[in-house]
Amino acid sequence: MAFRDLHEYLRALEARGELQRVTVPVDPYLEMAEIADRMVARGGPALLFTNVKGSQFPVAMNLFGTQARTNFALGLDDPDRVGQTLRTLIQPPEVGGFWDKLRALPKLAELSSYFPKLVHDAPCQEVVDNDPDLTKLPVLTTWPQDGGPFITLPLVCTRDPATGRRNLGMYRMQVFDGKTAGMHWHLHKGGRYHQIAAKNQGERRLPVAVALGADPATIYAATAPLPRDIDEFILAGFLRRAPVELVRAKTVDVEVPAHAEFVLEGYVDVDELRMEGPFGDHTGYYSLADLYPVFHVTAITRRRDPIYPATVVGRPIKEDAYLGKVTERLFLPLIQMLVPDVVDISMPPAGVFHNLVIVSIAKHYPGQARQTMYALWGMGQMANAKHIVVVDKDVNVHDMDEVIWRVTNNIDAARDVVIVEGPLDDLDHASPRAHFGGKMGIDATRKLPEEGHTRVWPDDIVMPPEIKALVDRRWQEYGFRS
Ligand SMILES: Cc1cc2nc3c(=O)[nH]c(=O)nc-3n(C[C@H](O)[C@H](O)[C@H](O)COP(=O)(O)O)c2cc1C
Ligand SMILES: [Mn+2]
Repeated sequence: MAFRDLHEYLRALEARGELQRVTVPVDPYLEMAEIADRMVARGGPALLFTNVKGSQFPVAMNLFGTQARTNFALGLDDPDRVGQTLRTLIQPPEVGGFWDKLRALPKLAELSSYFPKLVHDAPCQEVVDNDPDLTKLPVLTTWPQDGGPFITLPLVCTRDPATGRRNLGMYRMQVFDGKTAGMHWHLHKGGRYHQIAAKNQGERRLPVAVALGADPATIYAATAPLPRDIDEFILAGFLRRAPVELVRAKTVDVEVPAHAEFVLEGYVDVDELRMEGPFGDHTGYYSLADLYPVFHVTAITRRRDPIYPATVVGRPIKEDAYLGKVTERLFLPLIQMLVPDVVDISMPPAGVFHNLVIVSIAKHYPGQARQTMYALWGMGQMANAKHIVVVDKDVNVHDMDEVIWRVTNNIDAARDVVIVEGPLDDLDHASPRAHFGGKMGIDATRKLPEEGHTRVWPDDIVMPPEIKALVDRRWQEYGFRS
């Protein structure tokens, strides 16, 4: 089902008994984070705080606090199936004759029916404030050593100044004062690329609009690692099975979700940097204070009754793990288009997604595990993966006991470990230099003679099926009740 906006999603959660209102006064300084964190940890309901100290606006949290709720939010009864559909939609049509092209037409028509739609009258512009003050928003400080309050679920909308293509990304924003905030778009992300493109065009400023609160598919799409020039609003439309409505922001030439709760309009100066952080981050550590671009707000538009959304990141597992799992499932079929022998992928939340990727392959030839690592290290945000473990196709990559058992049995460290250097996620604190450092691949597949392994490789230990059937049959007879 396509939720129109955050309000409608919250109503649906309430109807399912998955929304709890907190009406007593609460403090956005640490207290709300602790409450929400406990609720996520126990798989509890979404929260709507209606009495937040220092702000007139309510705050919604724990919107994606379980996998089931996240799947409900995104209309994903079966994320793997939806991933397959996505793959068939974007797969290039057979380039045969006329009839093949004709057959591809419905697919193209379906895809284009998910493209965002421009509207002129939008709820997110019911109230327009041309003298904005960010400190009036109920922005949370989530951990004690944080450099200040951070907007944690912003939908940052930009356009490539050269091509006009849209990007939507979620990049946290530290509120410095009423008019400025940090823009923590990492070096490798879409927004940052647009900033660089603006500079290359000789422009001083990149127009930026930040939507706060939208339908859940749009919120998710901002976190999805799509290739650079692919519009995240199309992915949101695909998930909703209805186009996202966009409206041009009031004072900048950027399109924003029409049903957003708030829109912060402004710009990022192409050369300006300011110290941002520290911030208690996804990694479970404080990401270090560092120089990042600065967002200047020049107008805030909003609904008459806006709700401010927030999340808490920190030591895994937190709410963002469930959004990450959706990405893992949706993007597997796309990875398989490029590396067809990939069978499954797991990015366990404790590995913070970029720290550990476990991939199973149908191995046919020598060196294929290494080829798989190199392919993944060449692919979009996967390029930031610090450790890649490759196992055979029969290994369940989601079962960590099985992975540890197989991997530690199967590797000879002197032969099977690949150490390379390459780009690293901005959040990595272990490499001597920021953004660049060591990566490790582990080939835990069964080794072939062509790979120099001429010893016998032992079989798995499996009880014959006829003995299993016999014991099944005689179970009660042995005197066991169940
Ligand atoms: C809660 C949350 C906070 C995030 N904060 C940041 C951030 O501060 N900076 C960043 O570059 N990515 C952040 N991400 C990850 C990006 O949203 C993600 O990499 C996304 O794919 C970026 O989109 P892009 O490829 O269009 O740049 C965050 C993700 C989540 C779920
Ligand atoms: Mn993008």
